[in-house]
Amino acid sequence: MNRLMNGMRLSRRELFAIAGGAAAWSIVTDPRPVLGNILDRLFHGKPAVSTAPITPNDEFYVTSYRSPPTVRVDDWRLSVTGLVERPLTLTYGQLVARPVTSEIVTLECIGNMVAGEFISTAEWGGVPLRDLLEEAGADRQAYDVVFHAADDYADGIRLERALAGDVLVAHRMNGVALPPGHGFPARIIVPGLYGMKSVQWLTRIDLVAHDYRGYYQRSGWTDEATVKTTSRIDVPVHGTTLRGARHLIQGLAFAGTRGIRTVELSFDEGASWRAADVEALLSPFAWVFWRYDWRPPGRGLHAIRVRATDGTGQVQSDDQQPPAPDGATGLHEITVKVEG
Ligand SMILES: Nc1nc2c(c(=O)[nH]1)N[C@H]1C(S)=C(S)[C@@H](COP(=O)(O)O)O[C@H]1N2
Ligand SMILES: [Mo]
Repeated sequence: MNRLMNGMRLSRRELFAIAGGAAAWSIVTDPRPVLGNILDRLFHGKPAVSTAPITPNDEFYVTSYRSPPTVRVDDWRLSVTGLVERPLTLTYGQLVARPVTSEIVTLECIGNMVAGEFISTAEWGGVPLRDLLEEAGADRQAYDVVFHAADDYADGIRLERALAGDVLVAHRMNGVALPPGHGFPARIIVPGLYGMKSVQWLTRIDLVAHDYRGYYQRSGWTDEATVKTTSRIDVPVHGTTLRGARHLIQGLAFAGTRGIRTVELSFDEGASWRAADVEALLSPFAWVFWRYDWRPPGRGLHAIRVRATDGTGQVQSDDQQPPAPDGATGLHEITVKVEG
């Protein structure tokens, strides 16, 4: 049984597949890298580019269930309604006039495959949801805080989570106003939960006494939505031919608000594991980067597998599961060819 995700990164990276015999490497590319790049990597074994800690806005993944709604900022209002003592209504001007709280948060789509591309990180700026809920006088008997959006999407989180202080009503992304494709004028950012809870094009925050079923829950997806621990090898690219005695292996790991304690690599199909160096935290809510200085034991094909352990000591699951219903699990493995 194949429990591994080989070369899953088709959307961004070149995939080299071994088509019977070491000499016959077939190639599938995405349109982005220029041919020169591909040839460089194929014939000179140049390292792939590592992932930027903060994703530029125009490279940040996008997954909305339909095209973004157009919101006229003069007509837009954000209201806080339901089980509150003092319902609130804010204009865009009133929202952005407040002091800005910034947080670096990684978002991951629940549809992301292990080692997939639907994960990105930004510095979000806005108002802590807790402040708005306290101003409105949130009734502690409320069960869910539901976020309604201009595209008729909605989802909710438990009141306790909403009051934790780290949930943002964000109106800025990496130093600029939220782009239309990422929730303008304002969106929710919930660290540690899959992206579906980070409702974009926000219009109303409604406190309700019952367990609200959001857009994705109605088709069977998890309501809790806590991200699964995941890790990915970014460098070298799966299928790369490497030359030389030493190679830097690099990648990232993510476990939401649990953080990452260790990242390990296996070169023997999981029989033994070696610790990678994990970089300092960017933020308690973001992915972490790791590296490993590898001296290949010899020529030929080598499989490299990665796993992370989260801040609670729980090792990433090696059980290959698809994204539905509560997020993919499994380990990322690449194969590289080492030549003398
Ligand atoms: N209003 C609205 N909010 C939404 C969605 C949507 O379709 N409509 N999609 C959700 C999902 S599934 C994800 S993964 C994130 C993606 O945010 P991004 O496109 O800024 O990466 O937005 C979430 N918020
Ligand atoms: Mo998503």
